Amino acid sequence: MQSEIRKKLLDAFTETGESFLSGQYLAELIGCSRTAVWKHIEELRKEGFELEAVRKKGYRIVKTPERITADEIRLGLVTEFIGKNIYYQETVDSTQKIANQLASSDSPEGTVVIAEEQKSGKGRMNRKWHSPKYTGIWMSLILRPNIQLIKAPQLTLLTAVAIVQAIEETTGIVPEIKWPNDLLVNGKKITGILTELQAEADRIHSIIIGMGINVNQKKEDFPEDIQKIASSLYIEKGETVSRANLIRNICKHFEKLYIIYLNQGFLPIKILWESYAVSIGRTIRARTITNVIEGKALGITDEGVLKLEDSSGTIHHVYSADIEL
Ligand code: BT5
Repeated sequence: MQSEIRKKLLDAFTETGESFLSGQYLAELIGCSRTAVWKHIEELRKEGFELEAVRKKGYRIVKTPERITADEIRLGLVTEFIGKNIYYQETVDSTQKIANQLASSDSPEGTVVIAEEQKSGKGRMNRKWHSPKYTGIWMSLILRPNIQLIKAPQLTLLTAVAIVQAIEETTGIVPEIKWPNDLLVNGKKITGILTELQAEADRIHSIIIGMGINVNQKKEDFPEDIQKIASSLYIEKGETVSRANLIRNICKHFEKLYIIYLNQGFLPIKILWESYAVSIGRTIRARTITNVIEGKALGITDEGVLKLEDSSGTIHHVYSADIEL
């Protein structure tokens, strides 16, 4: 919507408060037809405003979109360094892109980039991540661990555990983890994780962990092709979930696990990860870039690599793949 028209509309609604504004009045105010007014009202709805429309009376706003502000996240944040530095923007291409730029400069470990909406949200292997406004958590976290390059995927698994624990604390729902980067509730994806690296030779300069969490989307907010495979916490729980609260809990659980990881290595994280994993012990199909392996998922190695045993008894180590259960 053109920002001028939106401003006029919102100003008018602000002035009238709880009273209704007729379609005719709004049409004159903006200088357009009543059909055009209706279109503008629909746009406001898409942006998260709830509007009541009553015949012969007109429209009024009953709820404004829930925005997450950096201050709201800070209030009640109990961490030492994760989330202490917050970059918040309304609309971005991808929070990964901004986090990568910040990581190239001197942004400290624990910096998070959060957006209300991503125009080109990224999945793995150049896939797209649907990130509509005001509904989900689209966040990237900058880390600078002193670990070998080969161990970087462990941080994807650690992140999955942290988000499961945070979702459990916030909503009571316990998602299952599908190796390596999906969280599922009732078999549907509610979270995806994307880990990117800045490294030279064997030295990691920074790791950027992207987290996409479907929080308050309704079913119809997802495009049709994703509706079948995706869900949100709102859909599963039947009530709106505070994104700021969930972000705080993710920061808290992440920091706790990350400190354990840096001090004691991957083993304690691996044990937790396996307790939430849905695929272990089941026959699954792993689609890698070069081939498809079907077999029983035995578990993960100490490096976080998936072990698959095929029907001939051969054990395959899978570093990166899409898993079909
Ligand atoms: C992922 O990729 O699951 C990683 C997603 C990471 C997104 C975050 S948001 C913050 C940060 N900034 C970014 O730009 N990205 C990260 P992958 O496993 O490749 O899954 C992608 C596939 O999931 C797509 O091809 C769709 O089929 C499906 N998908 C897309 N959007 C979805 C959504 N909102 N919920 C569930 N599934 C979705």
